[in-house]
Amino acid sequence: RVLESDLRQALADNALNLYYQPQVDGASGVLVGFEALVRWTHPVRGEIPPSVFVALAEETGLIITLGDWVLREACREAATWAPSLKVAVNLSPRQFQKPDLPETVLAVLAQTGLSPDRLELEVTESVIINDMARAISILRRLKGFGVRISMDDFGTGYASLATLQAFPFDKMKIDRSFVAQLGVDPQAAVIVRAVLSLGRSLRMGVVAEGVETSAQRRFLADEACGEMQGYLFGKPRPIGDYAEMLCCPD
Ligand code: G
Ligand code: G
Ligand code: MN
Ligand code: NA
Repeated sequence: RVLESDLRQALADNALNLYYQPQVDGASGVLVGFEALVRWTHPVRGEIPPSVFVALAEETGLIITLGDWVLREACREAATWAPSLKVAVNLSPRQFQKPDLPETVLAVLAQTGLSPDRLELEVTESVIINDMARAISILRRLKGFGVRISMDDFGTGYASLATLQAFPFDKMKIDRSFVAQLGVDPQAAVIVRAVLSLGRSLRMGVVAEGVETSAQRRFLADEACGEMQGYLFGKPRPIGDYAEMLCCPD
């Protein structure tokens, strides 16, 4: 496939980009970190959506090279920020099938000098599907370094309450589809409240994704949602666009 060889070339040419989206404390609105999101501008076809090329990378195995690049680039960048700021990096299920993932992460932390407690790895429920015991063991080793693990897109997939109990997640990210329905569908408020309550009971942090309006923000703050992310606070952008927010190591 042409797009596959173009993606291979882009990886070889270091031609992908990382965008960064702010994450803020739910109560105060203070910046706590950024999620790194990969972008590809194809030389002929222009911007290719990550849903397309990340999926292609997963099918072809290129996700390993792509994922390593994203991790290294995000950690290198975050090491230059104020030490209070964390970086969240998405991991694909394929990256979990490589038993050396923890060693890769450890090597990147060592190379970039980023403190492990400033790295959050976002995984979806699909990491569970293949080999649950192995996934748990990999997550435990990562956590042993001090790295935090978030369950991404919570509520949209297969995660049962048993999964939440068995997996050593530090955080849940409430999928933006629920946040979008706040104030529209009364059921959404019920679900979001239930997830926040579950997070408190299981001592997991909760991040609300896709916060776009101040009404959504107010609802989430009133319900003591720990962290928020969404266009209301900032879109994914090149880090230079957020330069003034990164300064002043504390
Ligand atoms: O970035 P949005 O802006 O369009 O992201 C679309 C999807 O692509 C999301 O599900 C997101 O998790 C995924 N994605 C973005 N960047 C990365 C990445 O670096 N690695 C992986 N595995 N997925 C990513
Ligand atoms: O699946 P994951 O959460 O990793 O992907 C994040 C995706 O959500 C990216 O595509 C990002 O561009 C998108 N996103 C982030 N904030 C908002 C928002 O406030 N509204 C909408 N519609 N999408 C958002
Ligand atoms: Mn994510
Ligand atoms: Na998400």
